[in-house]
Amino acid sequence: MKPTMPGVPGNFSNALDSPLPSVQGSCPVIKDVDIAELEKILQGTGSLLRSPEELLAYSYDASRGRTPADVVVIPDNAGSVRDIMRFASKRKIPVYPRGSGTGMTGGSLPERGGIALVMTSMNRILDIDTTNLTVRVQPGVILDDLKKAVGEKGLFYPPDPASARFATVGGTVAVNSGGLNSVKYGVTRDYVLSLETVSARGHIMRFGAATRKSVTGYDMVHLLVGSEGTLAVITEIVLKLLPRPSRVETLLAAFPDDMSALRGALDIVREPLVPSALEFMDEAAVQCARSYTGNPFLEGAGGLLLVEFDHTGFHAGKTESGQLVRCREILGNAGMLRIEQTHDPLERERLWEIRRCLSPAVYDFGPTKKNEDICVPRSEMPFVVKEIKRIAGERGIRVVNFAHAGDGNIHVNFMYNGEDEGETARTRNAVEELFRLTISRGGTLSGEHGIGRTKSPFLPLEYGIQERNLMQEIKNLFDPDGILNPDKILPRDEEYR
Ligand code: 2HG
Ligand code: ZN
Repeated sequence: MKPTMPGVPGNFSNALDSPLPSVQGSCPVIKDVDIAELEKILQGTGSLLRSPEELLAYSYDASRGRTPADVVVIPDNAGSVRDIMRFASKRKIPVYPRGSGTGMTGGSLPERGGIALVMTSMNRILDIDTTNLTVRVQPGVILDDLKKAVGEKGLFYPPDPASARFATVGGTVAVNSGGLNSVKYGVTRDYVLSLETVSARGHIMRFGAATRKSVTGYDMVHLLVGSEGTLAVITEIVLKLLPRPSRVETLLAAFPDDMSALRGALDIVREPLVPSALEFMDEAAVQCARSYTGNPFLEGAGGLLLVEFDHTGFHAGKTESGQLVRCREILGNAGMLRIEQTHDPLERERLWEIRRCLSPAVYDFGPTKKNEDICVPRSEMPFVVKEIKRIAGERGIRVVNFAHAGDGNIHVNFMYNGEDEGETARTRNAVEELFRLTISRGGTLSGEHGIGRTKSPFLPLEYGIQERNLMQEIKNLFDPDGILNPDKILPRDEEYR
């Protein structure tokens, strides 16, 4: 039995000993003979791709795993999705719903072959309702296109993951994406009012209502959001909107080290201030951003905070807000070295570039990245960041941390050489210790990227056997043949750590 860290729930050891209820269905590989029938089903309502190049194009996501499906199907309406699911469930063929593949945990990879169900052609914004402040969309709409379209009507859809320019709305609903402004506005789940879905056996079902309130029956909408394509295929979404903020103030503050930057972040959230972004970068992240952008502001900085306050409607004055003034005072007391501040949209973009460049910039520290997105109570961040550095240092691996500090959501990037077996094994081991540390401090394995495939073996660290059994029963109920995105979130028994 594996040793547990102090604080890790005792039921973890039980979880290793007790098997999960078995996944139903067997999921054989699709046969050639089926293709003709699939083509018939799709006639005029979607496309079917089979060339090796096309299969390759839909074989991976941002996790860099790569497994091609046997066939790629791109439906253009819910009826067609229904027919595909009926076809697949009759033959027990696995189906992997996906959008543009920006997911970071292998959540859409078609590991058992079968059908990659690509939702990107269902990409229409169906209705923007300026009285009820809702928008009805198909799942394949690109998130940024949605944000722009509602913005033109003076409205605001807050969820803002870093991949917004490429990610589909359906994908962000499937993983319950967070993003840069979650500290004030919450995550995708907080905006989904209703869903049209197709079940594993091919029934079109609607849950929720396009109203501001609904407590009718079980809250299926919030169960389906974040279920990573394992329970149903999403074919239409109604989202809640807000009035668009008319003034945004941005602060970029440099600190001598990580700990004073984190102290500044915690001092902000202790006050009655409501930042719309509160981003932290550690010393290594600052170094990467410095060599990527060449921005002189970063010279000599050992930690960074990017703070934003947005203001809506009549309160959006032309002078600095009291919140901004108080924030600057707090950061000064925390040991800030210098600060830049602006409300000009172009200048703001220049400041944000330092944060937005990080996903590619971290490669300065090593050719291979293992990025995790743990979330801990905010007060635990200073301890956890120190520990992460110890975990990496003891194994001779470099690590870059940046965080949505207002949420306690830390992006831990272990940088290593993936061609070096020893380093790869040490990194895997570091990830395991990171997860144990996270749970021991009251945290969770994923704040925003989901569990998918890369994190599923670690699920028992957070959930005991009873909880996982219930999750598996729910999965079996929604997907009796085990064909919808199998092996994701809850993998095969033998894979649990
Ligand atoms: C972000 O916050 C995204 O920039 C991606 O969640 C983080 O690259 C990453 O690990
Ligand atoms: Zn993030």
